[in-house]
Amino acid sequence: DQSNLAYSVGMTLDRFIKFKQQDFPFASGELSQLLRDIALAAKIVNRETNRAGLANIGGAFGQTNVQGEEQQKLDVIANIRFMRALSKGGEVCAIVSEEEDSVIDLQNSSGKYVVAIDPLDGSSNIDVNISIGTIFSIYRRKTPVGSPIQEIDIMQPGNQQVAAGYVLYGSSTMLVYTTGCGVNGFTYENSLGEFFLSHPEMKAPKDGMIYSINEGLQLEWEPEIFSYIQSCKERKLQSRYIGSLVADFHRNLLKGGVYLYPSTLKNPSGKLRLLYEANALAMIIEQAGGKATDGNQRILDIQPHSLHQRTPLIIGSEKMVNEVISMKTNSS
Ligand code: AHM
Ligand code: MG
Repeated sequence: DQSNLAYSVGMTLDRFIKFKQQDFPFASGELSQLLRDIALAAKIVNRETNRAGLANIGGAFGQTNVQGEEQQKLDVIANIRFMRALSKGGEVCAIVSEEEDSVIDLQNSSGKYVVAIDPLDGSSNIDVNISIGTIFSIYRRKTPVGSPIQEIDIMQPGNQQVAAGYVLYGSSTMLVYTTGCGVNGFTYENSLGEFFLSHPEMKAPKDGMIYSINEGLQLEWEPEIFSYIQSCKERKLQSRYIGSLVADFHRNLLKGGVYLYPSTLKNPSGKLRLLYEANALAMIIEQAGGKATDGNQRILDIQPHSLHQRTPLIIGSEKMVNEVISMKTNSS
């Protein structure tokens, strides 16, 4: 049938978005265009990421710019690229970015969508040639198109996302997204400059063998998290932690596992940000059959109260996330 045919020939992201347009909650074509804008910015950031190691030796191959300007940091470059793509595209009215203190109101009277984005996550891995990522959430504005942006347009809980995704700049670059009808993954083919559907209808294994947590903070954890990790060790599960959320999440999504960034003594809300880190991945994991919680409630049901709000995050295979939750409920 049509869908088998679509998967059997080389299915580019563009074709897939077009093919799937009827699945979108609002099939106006604008969300499709917005996803294409994001994909284009991702290609540009991918190019910059690939060049990152050469940034400081540009002179060796004649690339130093005449002004001798210092190379901009990759996270700044990524922010500029995504901001440009989102503001020029015309579908977006406001942007929340990890790199910007306040909401960017694009004053775009026809934009229906609000985007929350972490343009380049995994900052500690940028300079050491380890995988990094982009994370994005897309919401439809609540107030009428053309009216001024209001707080209710921005402070939407994750269950209102119309689409979410991430880009992983890894040994291959991938774009994974959902519009609420399953999760699909695309791998970038450098020489052709195209993302191709490589992981159709991704499903998170119900259980897994991997746990991912920064164990250096062990003395700061709540006792239940400590006991859970202890039980992982007793079962001889595998410990894997890259320190790039997208990369850790992606591996666990494919292989089965749980990622935890719990509250610590110093940071009771953990480290990760609700609006542009946790929500997008929570939508994706649920769409893939997994689960995401802050330990007390579903990530997607948290009502945000500030732009850069943090949340503890426990996300991954359903059974493993449930085990953590039951440790917490048993202790309270
Ligand atoms: P960043 O937004 O400054 O890059 O921080 C987010 C990153 C995540 O990618 C990663 O999962 C986490 O921080 C790792 O934190 P830690 O170094 O405390 O383990
Ligand atoms: Mg980040």
